[in-house]
Amino acid sequence: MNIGILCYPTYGGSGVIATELGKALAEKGHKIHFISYNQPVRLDAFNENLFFHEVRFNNYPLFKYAPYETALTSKIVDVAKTHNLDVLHVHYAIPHAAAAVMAKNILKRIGIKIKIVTTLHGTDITLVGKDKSFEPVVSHSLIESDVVTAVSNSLKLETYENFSYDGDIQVVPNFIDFQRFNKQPKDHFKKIIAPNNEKVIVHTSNFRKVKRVPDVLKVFRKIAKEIPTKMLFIGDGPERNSIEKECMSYDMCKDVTFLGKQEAVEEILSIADLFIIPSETESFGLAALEAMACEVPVISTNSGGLKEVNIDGVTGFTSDVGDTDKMAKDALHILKEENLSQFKALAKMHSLKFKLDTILPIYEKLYQ
Ligand code: GMT
Repeated sequence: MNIGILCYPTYGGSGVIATELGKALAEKGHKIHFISYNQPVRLDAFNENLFFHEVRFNNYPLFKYAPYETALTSKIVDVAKTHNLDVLHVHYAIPHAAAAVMAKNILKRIGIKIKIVTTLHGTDITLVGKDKSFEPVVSHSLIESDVVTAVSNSLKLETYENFSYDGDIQVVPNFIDFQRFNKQPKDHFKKIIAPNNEKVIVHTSNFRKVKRVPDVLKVFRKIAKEIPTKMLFIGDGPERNSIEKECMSYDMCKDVTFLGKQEAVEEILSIADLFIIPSETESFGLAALEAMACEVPVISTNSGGLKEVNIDGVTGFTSDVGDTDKMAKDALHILKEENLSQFKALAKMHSLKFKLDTILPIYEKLYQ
């Protein structure tokens, strides 16, 4: 099939899922056309079936706001005509689904039929989409899509609660490429980070408010009071600066490292004993799944889809948002020598439910 994929090209989960899906589909012989304002970060290897189409436009002085959605729509029409696209798979409702719907109507007028699969990823529904000014456009885009998917059951329910849409929503969870996300022998690296065999805790995010990164620091301080521990923060974003500053005011700052954005996250996860993700809302939590695939148990909140990924008492523990006392208590329980290896094994075992090879045929069937 000829498939157009619309996504954000950044490190965010929706862009990662869209790109990894496109790469896997290309391996199976589909022609995949990515349409975005930059080359997606994970689109890093050549494949004869992978193409990238950059959305570009000149900003005219009259425009206070750049008309990205219009430029995107024109690009979709152009690519669909030139490359005979059968399906558009749009990741993240705003503005991708709306642009796809408009493009579909333009193409219909000139006798070209195209189908739209819209995948909801999270903040397009839980934060941004709920904004009253976006709601009518998001609802309309869902109604006009041929297939709507959501990455968790929780996101599906939240979509029904907040939008004027009562059509079908198929849950297709995030997935992992286990060839990449695997515990690797990195003992030399562990010795550098934790020379005295301290426990290693990792947090990965885009440091947005919704991730509640200060809670990670609170939990870490409570743990570090009890057992020798090192904390690694991966990623970057608006809150990073203030958290680094806050951290510097504590004694245990010497045990905390802010690594910034990292490509080989799986190598760092390979030396970790625990992953913390205390998000206010999280439709799935791809970062937690990546940790579990590398045999790292998870301390998370019970918000959104996190409890579908991190099974309470099995792969880690879940807590109410902000309950850092319970998170620290649960973390200390997991990190006990007699418990740790079992939590690690169960985290890995549950992660295997989200194999790329299992999810890929589900999307192929939806396209058909
Ligand atoms: O987590 C983010 O802030 C990035 C965001 C995105 O849209 O790129 O991630 C969302 O989509 C991911 C892939 O489906 C999910 O695993 C994340 O849980 C979800 N983030 C939130 O709901 C906050």
